[in-house]
Amino acid sequence: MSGEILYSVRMRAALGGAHEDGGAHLSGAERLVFASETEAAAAALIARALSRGVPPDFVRLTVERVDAVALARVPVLPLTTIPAPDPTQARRVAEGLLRDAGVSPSAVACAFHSLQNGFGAENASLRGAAIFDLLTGDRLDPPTARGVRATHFDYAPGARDAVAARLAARGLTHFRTLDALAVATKVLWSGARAELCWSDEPEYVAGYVAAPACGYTRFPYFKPTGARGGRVFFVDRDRWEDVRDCLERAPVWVEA
Ligand code: PML
Repeated sequence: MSGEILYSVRMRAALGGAHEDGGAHLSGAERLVFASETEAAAAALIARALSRGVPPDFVRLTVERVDAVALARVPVLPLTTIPAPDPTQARRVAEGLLRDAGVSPSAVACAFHSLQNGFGAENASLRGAAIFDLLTGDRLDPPTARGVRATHFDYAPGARDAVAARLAARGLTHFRTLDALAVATKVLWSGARAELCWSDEPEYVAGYVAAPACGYTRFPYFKPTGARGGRVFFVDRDRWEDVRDCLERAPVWVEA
């Protein structure tokens, strides 16, 4: 990639003011593109912020040059669907996958509790993910509503359309699935041992477990009625800061 100029283009939108001023998160997305595609990527992300059915009060667009020499190309995780008919049965399978990945039963229970009720004593919804010690279930990143975000990644040129077509052939056409598959790919590449996620979007009930041995294992009916949502990254305690730095800084293109 030497000689090429790459930009990370990131958008986040909120209702009622900026996120840092207490606004409610509405939408967020990112592209990692060649300089010549930056303007189109920015326009597409603003269009996405404006297309959520409710006009945002706040949209922040960040355009940041990234080190193209450091760019890693990482194959997209394989996706498996587990057709568990309800959240209780899906959770049973998910718990087994997380334990196979080295996550202790108590850490698994802490993560499900947080996705069900919100994080910490205030039952907060996070803008990013929480990093949990995979043995104790302690939250390792500062207990703020910000959480940790996987950033500086995107599908490689052509890979977004190729993966979208593959998912569509399996009936998976929602942008959330395509986006979450790229997130999980970066999360595991960054050194997390597993991820647990279901959406905080009230009507969206699918979720997944990601881990090296099971790839991206998707549950169409994962979120219990009324549950909050979010993401938990399970890590080895002594590596959590390295994993966070990689999640937040290392540029990655996800290959089809
Ligand atoms: C989110 O809203 O970001 C979480 C999306 C979970 C996607 C689950 C899927 O459709 O595979």
